[in-house]
Amino acid sequence: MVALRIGWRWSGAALAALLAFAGFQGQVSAQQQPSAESLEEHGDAAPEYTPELESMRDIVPIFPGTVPGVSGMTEVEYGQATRIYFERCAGCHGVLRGGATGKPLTTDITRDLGIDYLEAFITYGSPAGMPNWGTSGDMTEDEVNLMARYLLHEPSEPPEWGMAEMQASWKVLIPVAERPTSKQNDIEIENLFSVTLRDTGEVALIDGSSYEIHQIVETGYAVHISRISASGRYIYVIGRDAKISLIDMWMELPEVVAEIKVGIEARSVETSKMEGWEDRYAIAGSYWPPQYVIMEGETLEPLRIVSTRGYTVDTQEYHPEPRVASIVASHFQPEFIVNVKETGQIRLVNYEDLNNLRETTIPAERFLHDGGFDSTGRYFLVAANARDTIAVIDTVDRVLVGLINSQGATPHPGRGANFVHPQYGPVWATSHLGDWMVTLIGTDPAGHPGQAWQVVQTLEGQGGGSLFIKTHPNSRNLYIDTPLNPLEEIASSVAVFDLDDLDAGYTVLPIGEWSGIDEGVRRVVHPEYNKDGTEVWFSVWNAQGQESAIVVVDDATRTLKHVIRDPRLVTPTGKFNVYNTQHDIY
Ligand code: DHE
Repeated sequence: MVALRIGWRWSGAALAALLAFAGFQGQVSAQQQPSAESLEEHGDAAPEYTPELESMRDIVPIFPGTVPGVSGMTEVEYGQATRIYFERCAGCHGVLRGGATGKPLTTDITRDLGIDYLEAFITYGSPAGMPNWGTSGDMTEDEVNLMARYLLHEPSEPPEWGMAEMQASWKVLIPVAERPTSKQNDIEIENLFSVTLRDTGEVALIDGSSYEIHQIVETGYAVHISRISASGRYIYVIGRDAKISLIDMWMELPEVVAEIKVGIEARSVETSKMEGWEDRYAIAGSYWPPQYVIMEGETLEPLRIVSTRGYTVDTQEYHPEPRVASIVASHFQPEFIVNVKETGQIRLVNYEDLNNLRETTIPAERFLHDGGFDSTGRYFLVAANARDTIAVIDTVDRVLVGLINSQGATPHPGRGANFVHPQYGPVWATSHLGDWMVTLIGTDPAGHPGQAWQVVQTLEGQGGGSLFIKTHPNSRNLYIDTPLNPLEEIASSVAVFDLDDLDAGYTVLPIGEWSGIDEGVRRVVHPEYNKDGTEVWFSVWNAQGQESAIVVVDDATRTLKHVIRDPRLVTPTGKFNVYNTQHDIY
C-alpha cells in the first residue's frame, strides 16, 4: 500500500461554508485545521454558496400560533423565517429539524437552549461546522433574532406528494403509439451530450462531433442530472423541483414526450437496465417527501410509491426525512439500487413484480450520496460522504462487501473513475470535497484478492473542493476537477494524472483560461468523455449573468481542441454523453 505525503486540509470555517453549500455540514474535526503557511498558499475563504431546498421556498407554511412563555412572532414573520430556513438551514438540519448532517433543532431542544443561546449560535457558528451567519454578514441582527424565535416554534411540515399529486402533474405529450418506430433524424445519438443548463432549467443537446447545439430543451427548475435508457433512445432529465422530462431522441426533432413531478425536491432518476427489462421502468428518488417512485419507462406513469422513512444504520433511531440520494440500475438483477442518505440504508428494489414488491435493505453507513459501478458493473461503490467512507455492494450476491475509510475528508466521486493500475490491477477512484486526496480502491477480488476493497494508493491532487473525477477505458489520463476550491486559479483549472506514472504527480490544465472568457471565477466542473474516449469535455461554470462555455480537450495530447461558446449555454454544469452514461462507462 502506498500513501503519498500528508498535506493540508481546509480550515474549519472554510470547509464548513463549503460543506454547507453542499449540504454536508458538521464534520470538521480539530486536526483538520491548516497551518498559516498552507492557508496563505491555498486561501481560507470558501465560495459564497448556501445550501438550499430550492423548490420549497414557495411553500406556504401553516402558522402554529404563538406559544405561551416563548418569544412570539407574527404569521408574516413565521413565513419569512420558514423561507430562510429552507434556503439556509434545512439542507443540514432537516426540513422537520430532526437533524441530518447538522444537529437536531426540535422544540424540546431549542426551548431548553433559550433564545440567547440560539442567537449566539446563529451569529457566531461553531467549530463543529455551523456557519457564522451573523458575523459573516449573511444574516442581519434582525434576521438572526427572527431565526432564533422561529426555532422556538414548531416547524411547518411541507405537504406530502402521493399518487393523486403525481397523477395530476403527469402528462404524456406524445403517446407511445404516435412516436416513431425507428429513428427519424440523422443525429449521432451515441455521441450526443445532454448538458445541464442549471439556472435556466434546460438541457442543451450537443453533437459530440460537430459541437453544434442541436436543441435546447426546457426541463425542470435548477435541473440536476440526465440518465439514458438502456436502449439509448430516451433521455430522462430531473430538476431539483422533482420534475422529470422524458426526451425521445428518435423524433425528427427530439422533444419532451412525457413529464411528471414526483415530489417537491429531488435529485435522482434512473431506468431499468437488466436484460429483458430495457426501457421498461424508470425510478426517481425525492428529497421531499422522502420516497421513491417506480414509473412506466416510456410514459412516466407512476406505478408504485415507497417511503424511505425509517431507522438509521448506527443508532437505529427513527428518521422522519431520509432523502434519496443516488440511484443506479443493476445489470445483473432486475433491481434498482437506492441509496438513502440520512439512514445510510441501501435498498435493492426488485422490479419484477410491482404488486409484490421485494426490497432487500442493506445497512451501510449514514450520509450516502453519490457513486458508481466498478469496471465490470458488478460492484457498486457509494460515498457516505460525511463519514469519509465508501460502501461497496455486490449486485450479483446482493450483499455489502466493504465499508472503506476513504482516507480523505468528504469523498465526492460523482460516479468515480475505473482504470487498471500498473501495480494493483483494476481500481476505482474518488476525489474529495474537503481535501486534496485522491483515493484508489482495488476492485478485483478474483484477480487481486489482496487489494480488493482496500485503499491501494492515495494521490495528492490540486486541493479541496473537488466534485468529480473521470477517466475512460481508452484513455490513460485521470482528470480531477476542483470547482469549489476557494482559490480562483485552482477552481478554474483541472489536474490530470498519467495512469502509467501516477507517482509523477499531476499536470494542471488551465481550462478556464483556455475558454477565452475573461469574467467570473470560471469554475471548471464535471469532466466527461466522448464516446470513443478521445476527448474530454469540461464545463466552465460562471454565474447566470456571466458567460460560460464548454472546453473540449484532446485526451492524447492534453491540449485544447475546441471551445463551445454560445449565449444559450447559461450555467452549464453536468454533461452526460449518451453512450457512456447508457453503459455506465467511467
Ligand atoms: Fe449534485 C449528482 C445531490 C449540488 C452537479 N447530486 C448528484 C447526485 C445527488 C446529488 C444525490 C447523484 C444522483 C444519482 O446518481 O442518481 N447535488 C446534490 C445535492 O444535494 C447538492 C449537494 C446540493 C443541492 O442543493 O442540490 C448538489 N450538484 C450540486 C451542484 O451544485 C452541482 C455541482 C451543479 C448543479 O448542476 O447543480 C451538482 N450533481 C451534479 C452532477 C451530478 C450530480 C453533474 C451527476 C454526476 C455524474 O457524473 O453522474
